[in-house]
Amino acid sequence: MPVYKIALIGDGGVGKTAIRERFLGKEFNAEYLLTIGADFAMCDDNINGNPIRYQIWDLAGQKRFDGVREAYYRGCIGALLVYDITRPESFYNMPKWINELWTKNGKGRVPIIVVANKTDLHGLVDSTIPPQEGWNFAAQLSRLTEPEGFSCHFIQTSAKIGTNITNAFSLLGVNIAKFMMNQPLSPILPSLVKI
Ligand code: G3D
Ligand code: MG
Repeated sequence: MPVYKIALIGDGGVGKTAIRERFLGKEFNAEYLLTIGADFAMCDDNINGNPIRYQIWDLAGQKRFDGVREAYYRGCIGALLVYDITRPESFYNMPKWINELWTKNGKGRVPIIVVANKTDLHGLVDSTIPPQEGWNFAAQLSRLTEPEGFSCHFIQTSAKIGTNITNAFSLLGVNIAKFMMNQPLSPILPSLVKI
């Protein structure tokens, strides 16, 4: 069964861990990798009826991250890039996260889903990033990834109430499959990352 390493990226506090917990169930215990400062968890799913296994990586302590980026991104074949609609800086920091991911894996060569999280707070707080900005950002990214055979989608989620969490992972899975099918000579075979 193919194993897809997926990274949750985005500023601290945007809801990455909450998204992972929602997707896997709170009782699901992730393993903590002390050397990297990341949690990782495995789960099985299917894409278009084909069984696959996700290895989902999540930063445990944002501060520790600087020295361990490389291991976090190595072998990563897809990412959920999360921002918090109530914290504009988390939206404006997204290019930084993408640059790091693509620097390690090739520009435009990692499927990304842009995730606007905490949509349950829409209308309850003063400053929120309008969804249109998220759409526009994903459209800009797609211009860079379309030569690789896939688009970058935008999705609005709430990890708190569970909106669209499964859909975010499904969308990512579909784009990973498209990306892999677009590698004619040697399809990238994602492998478990050696630490
Ligand atoms: P991180 O892993 O990206 O650092 P967390 O973020 O998953 O730890 O979430 C940070 C805080 O945001 C948590 O609150 C969490 O409950 C909250 N949160 C995550 N997703 C949502 C969401 O969709 N809606 C709302 N309203 N809150 C959310 P605490 O208070 O535990 O720090
Ligand atoms: Mg976290």
